[in-house]
Amino acid sequence: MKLTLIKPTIGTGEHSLYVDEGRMEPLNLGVLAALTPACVEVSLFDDRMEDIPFDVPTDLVAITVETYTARRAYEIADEYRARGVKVVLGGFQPTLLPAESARHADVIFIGDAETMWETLIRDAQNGTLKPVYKAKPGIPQPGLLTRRDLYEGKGYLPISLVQFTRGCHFACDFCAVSQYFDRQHYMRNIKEVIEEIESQQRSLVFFVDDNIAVNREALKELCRALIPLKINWVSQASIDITQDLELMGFMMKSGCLGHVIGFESINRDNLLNAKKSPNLSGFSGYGEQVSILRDHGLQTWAAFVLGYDFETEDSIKQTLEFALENHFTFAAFNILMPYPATPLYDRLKREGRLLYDGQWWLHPEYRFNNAAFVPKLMTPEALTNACHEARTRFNSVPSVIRRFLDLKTNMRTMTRMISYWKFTPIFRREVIKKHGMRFGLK
Ligand code: B12
Ligand code: SF4
Repeated sequence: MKLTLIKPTIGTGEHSLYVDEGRMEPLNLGVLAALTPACVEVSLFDDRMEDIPFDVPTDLVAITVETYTARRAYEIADEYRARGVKVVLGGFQPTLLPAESARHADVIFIGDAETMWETLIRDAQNGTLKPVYKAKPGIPQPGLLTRRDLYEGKGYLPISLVQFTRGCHFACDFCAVSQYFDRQHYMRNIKEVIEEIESQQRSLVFFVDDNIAVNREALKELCRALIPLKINWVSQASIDITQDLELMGFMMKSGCLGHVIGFESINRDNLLNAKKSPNLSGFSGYGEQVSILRDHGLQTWAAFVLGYDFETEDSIKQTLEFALENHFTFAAFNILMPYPATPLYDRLKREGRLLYDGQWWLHPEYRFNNAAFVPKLMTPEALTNACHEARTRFNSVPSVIRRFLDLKTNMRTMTRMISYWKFTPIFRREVIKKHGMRFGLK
């Protein structure tokens, strides 16, 4: 049996093809491949930079689908199904909106692959595929190493994606993760995490955990186990890590270069609006938290979500100033997006504020980084433009140089300097290129 795994791209530029130069290994497909019995021939195609060989014979196609890639994923699925090939769709979008995905698939896979994928493959081999497989979310890859050979030659960034934990116990109202995992948190055995790191060649690891610090004691234990490996690592964490200085010390000793941290907003009312509880305890504008991050040399990727009910053009300018003053290694000025099946989506729908018929991810007129709802204190266009302006100013060449000259973070060690120049220009270019992109390729 031949199995084809596909990672869809988001879309294309208005007048030119978009190639994602900052692409990372699709960990989920490496996990699916590892879960597949050895008798099945597996190939992987990444639509972000290579053509999908629709006419090459295959028995089963499995596509990973997120909200942003749904339109393109459905185009690919429709092409294969028109050729009589069976298609399985899995991932966040089919799990949270199964009825929508089912219109483009023979099989919908709900939840994490680990416990049910082998059953699905056996059913495919026996010609007894069912329309829906429902698996629960759970511990990442028990007893299983990712199949990384499938990534070779695809030009991924030189950083290995590894997962320690899944899920997050907070309930931010815009977050798809909190819905997918129902606020549960699942931890992989630390020995297996170490084994996975040792089984690959790279010395820079990205722990793709939704919030690596949900269980601080477990993270300290992981850090202790990482110290002898002498690697560098990055991850995603909530800002309340700064409340635990012992943890901060362990992270530093174990080679942590920094985290994506959801600051979301510098305005307390917006944080309340978002139910961003890790940011709210003792909130006084992040001064203390940022200086703790800096004292530990962390190169912070600050993520903002702009457009909650108290946002104005002025508050977006202040957010930009905050990011510039603190010399964040990178900052993402994301427009608040109503992801399907989130409390935010339901609220905006109730209030009649959704644009694009409430389905921006499929709408032919929607463009990347445009507001998909009507904000309270500004127009959607003003929100789109203010965020674009913030991105442009943060990513200007003088800003990139000024941020580099920060002695506490980006210039603290040679490793940090190299990592800054290796990745910041790529991420900067991608942010600029993606703006206004169409979804899908048709
Ligand atoms: C790492 C990561 C990234 C990396 C890129 C990773 C890569 N390889 O390209 C970076 C930082 C670049 C990134 C970028 C973006 N990301 Co991102 N990312 C993640 C993160 C944290 C981990 C992904 C991962 O590798 N997980 C580990 C694997 C093993 O788990 P998994 O993907 O969930 O797969 C499991 C199951 O879902 C299932 N499964 C998945 N696919 C399939 C397919 C089949 C056939 C089957 C059977 C099962 C199955 O089985 C897998 C194993 O259990 C997720 C959060 C998350 N929990 O997934 C967000 C997440 C996927 N990202 C998200 C978003 C929004 C983005 C951006 C659009 C952000 C932006 N505004 O620019 C961009 C662009 C994404 C794109 N498609 O190009 C959202 C998507 C929400 C949604 N509703 O779709 C998520 C869920 C984060 C969130 N908090 O909401 N991201
Ligand atoms: S802290 Fe992060 S991962 Fe957790 S619910 Fe909030 S946005 Fe989602």
